[in-house]
Amino acid sequence: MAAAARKVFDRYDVDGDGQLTAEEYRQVVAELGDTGVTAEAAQDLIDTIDTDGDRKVSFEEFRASMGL
Ligand SMILES: [Ca+2]
Ligand SMILES: [Ca+2]
Repeated sequence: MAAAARKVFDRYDVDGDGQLTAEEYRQVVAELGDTGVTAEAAQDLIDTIDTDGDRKVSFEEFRASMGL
């Protein structure tokens, strides 16, 4: 399960720095065909998953959000 989470995380971590940003999230969903996500909506989603308040999502935060 952790490996599957890693795969999804890496897909969204476009620059590979180990942190998901709102901009990266928008970039990936746009590639998947959804261009209607605003910067605000993307940041809101990131903030929901972010637990240490840096407004980015680490792999640990991501994994925790999936209940893993
Ligand atoms: Ca990144
Ligand atoms: Ca964070």
